[in-house]
Amino acid sequence: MGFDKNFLWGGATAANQFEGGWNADGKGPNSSDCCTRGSKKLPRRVTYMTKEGTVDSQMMFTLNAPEGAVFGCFDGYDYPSHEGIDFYHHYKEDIALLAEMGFKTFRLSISWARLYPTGLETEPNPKGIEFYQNVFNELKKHNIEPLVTLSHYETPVGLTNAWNSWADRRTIDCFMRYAKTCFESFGDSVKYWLTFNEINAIEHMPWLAGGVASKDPAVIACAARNQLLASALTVKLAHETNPAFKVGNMVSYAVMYAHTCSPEDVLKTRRIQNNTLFFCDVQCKGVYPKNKLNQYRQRGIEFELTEEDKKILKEGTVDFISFSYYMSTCVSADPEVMANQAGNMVFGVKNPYLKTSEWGWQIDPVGLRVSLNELYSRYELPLFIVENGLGAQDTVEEGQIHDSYRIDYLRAHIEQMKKAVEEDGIDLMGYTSWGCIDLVSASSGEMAKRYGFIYVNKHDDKTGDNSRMKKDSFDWYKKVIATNGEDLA
Ligand code: BGP
Repeated sequence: MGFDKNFLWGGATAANQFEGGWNADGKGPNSSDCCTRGSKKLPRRVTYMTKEGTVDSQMMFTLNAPEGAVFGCFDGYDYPSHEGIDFYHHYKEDIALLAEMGFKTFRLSISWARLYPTGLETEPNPKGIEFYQNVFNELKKHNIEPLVTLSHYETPVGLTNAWNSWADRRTIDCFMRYAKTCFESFGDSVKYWLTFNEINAIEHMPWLAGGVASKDPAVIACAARNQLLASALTVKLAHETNPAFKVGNMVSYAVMYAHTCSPEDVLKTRRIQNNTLFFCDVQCKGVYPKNKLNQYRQRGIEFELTEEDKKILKEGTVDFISFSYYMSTCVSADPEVMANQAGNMVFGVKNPYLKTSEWGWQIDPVGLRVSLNELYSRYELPLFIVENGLGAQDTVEEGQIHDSYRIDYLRAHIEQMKKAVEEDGIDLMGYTSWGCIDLVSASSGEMAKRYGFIYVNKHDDKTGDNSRMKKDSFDWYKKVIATNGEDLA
């Protein structure tokens, strides 16, 4: 009973949200570097130069760039990824703190533009390789197993400016060059790899998930196919490079409940859920599901899937499924209900049984158990929860941070995860809570939305000395890991 003795406890991060050093040692700008800081009320924006030569911006979630726009970073804008929390210069101190908590694993991503500044180079930047080698050596020193995401919400902006990034098949070759470099350079230190973070996000957040500057459904369908092909080729290359490598996909998974038991609500919920899982279907089963192809046809989306593409997808299925889980949502077939009650970032109707976080995300620990059951019965592959956590404002009181709300959130989710393993027989490899050290929020670009066990003295007005401080949750999580999830008190 209980968690396996090799259960991978740890925490998760992403390069663009915490490294800083955005142009250090030859790194090029990526899609996240062009996103401004937002807030609860103010959406993030993406900046570019129009073909007439004026600097302009659009909202990140709805970006549909004018023809000829050249993306970049400009004076007068505040871009939170540029400084992050400066892990670039603090990695030794940060990894020592993670080790003190007893981390078995640490999820981090490699910044593609640190290795290939525009994405178009044929040789990698040695300084970029050196940085990650140092980080992996440090992790090895502390016996922490790295879990590496190859693409986490950042694409070299050079690829967007060249041919709209993932919308063009040529990006696959650039990505494969980068993946090969990672496997060859870091293969001695890294065994667990993830291809694309929340790959299913490309459908509703094409800029964040792929540096794609368009909302055209046909363009997005191509970008999704190209990422799926790159993912499959990466899995194949990983296994050829080292048969001991384990490669997972990564999907965002918000459980969806029917708003009422009306059959129409249930049908709509299932259809949306199927669409969310379409990426997972391709990455686990190696084929495009017929319902997705049918959806493209019905919407008049021209879509090419060659025999060679089908072969690639078939040959590159993943070893395990990893996913993020923060919340659940409700779906109604009635457009008026959907429109009036949209409750949080993903979308959906407010659930009267659930409380929400300060940022409006519905807190649903049982939903985590639901998601584990749904994914496991659909695919029967080992699962890995690689993101889960509470974004909240923390206050420092006399040098301490009493984040009991965060402990409550995590405890409730870990309890459900335990039940899923013990009572439902789910094969679960590990758990890495999101933002184990405070970092920049992906959706809002804020520092104020904190997830960490470790507080970072860095604020949205750019004040703070980047010093690190343990929160109450630090010792709590340390105990959870030390007892392999037995003591959650
Ligand atoms: C996931 C992303 C992460 C992370 C997290 C929390 O969707 O993979 O990068 O940021 O959400 O979201 P936020 O930072 O918007 O609170």
